[in-house]
Amino acid sequence: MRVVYTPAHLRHDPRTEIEQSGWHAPWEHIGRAEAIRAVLTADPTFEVVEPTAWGLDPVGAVHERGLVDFLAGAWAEYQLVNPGTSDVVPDVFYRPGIRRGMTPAVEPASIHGRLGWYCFETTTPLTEGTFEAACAAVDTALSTATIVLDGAPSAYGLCRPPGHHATTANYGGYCFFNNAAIAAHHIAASTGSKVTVLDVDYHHGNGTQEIFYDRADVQYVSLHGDPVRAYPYTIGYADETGTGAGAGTNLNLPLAARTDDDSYLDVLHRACTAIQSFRPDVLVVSLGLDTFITDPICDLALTADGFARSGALVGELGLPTVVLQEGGYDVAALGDNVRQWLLGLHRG
Ligand code: SP5
Ligand code: ZN
Repeated sequence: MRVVYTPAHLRHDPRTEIEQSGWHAPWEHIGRAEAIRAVLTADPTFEVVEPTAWGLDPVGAVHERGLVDFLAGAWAEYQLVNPGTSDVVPDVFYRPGIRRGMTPAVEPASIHGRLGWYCFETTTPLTEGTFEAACAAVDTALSTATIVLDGAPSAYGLCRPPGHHATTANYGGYCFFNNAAIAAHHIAASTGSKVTVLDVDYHHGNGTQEIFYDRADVQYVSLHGDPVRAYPYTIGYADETGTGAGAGTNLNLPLAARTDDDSYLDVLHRACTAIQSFRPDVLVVSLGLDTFITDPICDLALTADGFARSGALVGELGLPTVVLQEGGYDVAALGDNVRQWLLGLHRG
């Protein structure tokens, strides 16, 4: 199985994460992708290849131009007013309620105002090379999709930074551009086929859901920690099923804390049944391994065996499958967990 990887991810190198009223080393860091690369490189089942460059057109097909332009220039622009800042984070967020009963806000002119216009939370710093890394993660996703469109049964893109929290117009949740959504849209638009995005990251992929919520050609199916207790809190509930032409094409399967392998596989089986009913031509998997039992920021209880069984169950769908990396923060186990999931898929 081909693995698409580029060292360009190293350019997104945050030092800090502001979360739960505290300040700590980032959970999402360069060591994650390097740990995965090391494990997959050591297994002859996998062949590591570099992505090709796709430019910004596929990004602009999914994201608002304003977000793309902002991310391209924000770090440098911030240096002009606050020189020497490494991690750039908003301190004022735009909330519609602040102008209740008035004309809606327009994008502010100030870099400080624009940060809180495009970013929705505090844990996703912009660093000097963040834009280049985010573009390279998109290149990775599109190059992985191309390997599958060219006939491989499956391929894996080691995307970093991850993508599934990034919406049409906003970034956050360690994500800047929505790699999986850009790949899914590219596949659907360039081939006229139907695509399912199956999101198994612990966190609900709010961005992917939002991007495809009204679309009939892309189904979104997600298993995740119930937003009653888990990030992103305001989205990811079971009653969110799609709208307009996309009515019935969104399936959220929220999970209880400490869900184990057997219970998880039951729910994944339900997800696979819904995918079969949709009859997609291609499957894109948002692969987060933060459902792992010792993940430091999540509360499910999957084991490496659960990942192998999950991959195998998805493989039994028999669909061309583009697997793209999202979260997973137990770095000591992350590489082997990815490997187990992919080996399961390969067998399934
Ligand atoms: C791609 C991805 O997995 N993004 C996840 C973003 C979640 N960020 C907020 C996590 C809050 C977790 N707080 C954990 C406290 C642990 N004691
Ligand atoms: Zn996650």
